[in-house]
Amino acid sequence: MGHPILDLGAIQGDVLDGLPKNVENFIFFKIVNPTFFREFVKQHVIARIISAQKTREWKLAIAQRNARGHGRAQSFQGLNLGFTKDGLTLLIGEGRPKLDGAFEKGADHPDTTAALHDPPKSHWLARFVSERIDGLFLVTGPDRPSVALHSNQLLSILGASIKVAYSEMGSTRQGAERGHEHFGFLDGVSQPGIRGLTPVSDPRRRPNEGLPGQDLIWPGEFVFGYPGQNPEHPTNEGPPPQMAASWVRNGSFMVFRRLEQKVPEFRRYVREQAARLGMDPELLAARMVGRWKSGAPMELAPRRDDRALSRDQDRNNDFEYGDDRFQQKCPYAAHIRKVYPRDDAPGGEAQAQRHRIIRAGIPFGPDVGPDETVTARSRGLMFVCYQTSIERQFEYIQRRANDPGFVSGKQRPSGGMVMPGFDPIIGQAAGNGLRQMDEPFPNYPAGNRRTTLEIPDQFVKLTAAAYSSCRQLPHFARC
Ligand code: N7H
Repeated sequence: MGHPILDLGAIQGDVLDGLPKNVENFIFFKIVNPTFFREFVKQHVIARIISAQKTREWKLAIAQRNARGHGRAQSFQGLNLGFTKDGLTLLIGEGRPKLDGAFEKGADHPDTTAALHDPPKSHWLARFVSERIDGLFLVTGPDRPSVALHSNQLLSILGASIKVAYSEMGSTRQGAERGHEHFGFLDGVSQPGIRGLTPVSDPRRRPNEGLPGQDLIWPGEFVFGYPGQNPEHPTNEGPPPQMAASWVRNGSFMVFRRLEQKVPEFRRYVREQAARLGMDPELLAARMVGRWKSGAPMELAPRRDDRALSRDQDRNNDFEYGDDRFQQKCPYAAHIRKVYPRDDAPGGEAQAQRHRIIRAGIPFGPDVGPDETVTARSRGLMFVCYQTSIERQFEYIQRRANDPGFVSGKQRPSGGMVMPGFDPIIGQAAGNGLRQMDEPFPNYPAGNRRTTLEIPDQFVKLTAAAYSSCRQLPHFARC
């Protein structure tokens, strides 16, 4: 089984490794003058777009500097570009080939919002929905001033050929919370390994894993033009995803979701429910997510947090769920178990690996102030993920999070079937209805107390969304 060779110079940098980003500006725009836009992009913008190759080099330099523990901070300025279905039609023409069904429908289509139980577009941020959106720039860098400067330079190059519809900056949290999202959990712990790209740490004993537990996925799941996963086998090569046109090669679909998080409300809810159930609020929060705030997984640390484990890359993903009978260690509905059930997916691991995404989001908004007991300022996650099928990957995962019956077929120790409930973090009930989650109280190692969490509020709320196509670099010249 040979390893695919990825054309990293042609793939945009955010797709596989994520552009280095302390700060990221999301600039959504409408093309006002397609002729000028094409010309400005060809002459001045393409050369500034950062490839996956360049991103790798930067990340290596950053890692080396961190390993030395000193040295000058690298100055990195990232730029990537994506187009929505409307942008592609404007640039290529009405007769252009049609891509992924979900992409062509769009994130704001009533069928999409209904299928995902999203709030309808009329409830999204007014400034996001007021304009047609043709594309977006991702501008990343080490701090706000440099990202603002870089964004302004870009916009002045493009002049009146575009109109900014909406822009907002995300930024990583600071100090002890660096790397943690707003509820307080360490993010970016688990990503799929990519065959042909991710180094294999133990080739002799674990040839199909990058770091231990990080299963290698065929790159066609994330970038067009390469073999994808085999639906029958978790490690064998499968067919490459269909390409509607040759310019799709080396491109990827980006899903963007601006997810507001009600942090004081989430914290209060967890405190109150933990008191009701007679358990530690940190343990309850960990059972809702499947990891402790530190990042340590419930499967390996079911009773108490383990900080050494949390940041140990050789161990913090090295687990499966299949042996966890009766959800004793990690509830079936816990966020990370719903969105990636590992060996416990229906259809087995081969099927689990057909629904993977590469996440590349960043928090936005300020930290909660000491007196903020009810959300007073907008904050949350600019969720971004990449894949070659929005329907089979992102949308499938979101629908599963919304499905209280997933994972099905589980039994109680005393017999009787389990209704696992909603993913308590991102699961959405139709019509914003009540959500439930089974087994918030741990039954580890052998208890038989039955408990349910009733979750009347949505602590994560969608306020904007878009699907874009991030095309390969040389092809911009022909857009
Ligand atoms: Fe999730 N959280 O803080 O609770 N997520 N997520 N996510 N998420 C993960 O492994 C979170 C969202 C995935 O491989 C962790 O990096 C929050 C959406 C996937 O084992 C934490 C929001 C979707 C994984 C969070 C949010 C996903 C994952 C553990 C929204 C897709 C990898 C740290 C505000 C539809 C699972 C880590 C694996 C992990 C949180 C959104 C998917 C802590 C707060 C919309 C695939």
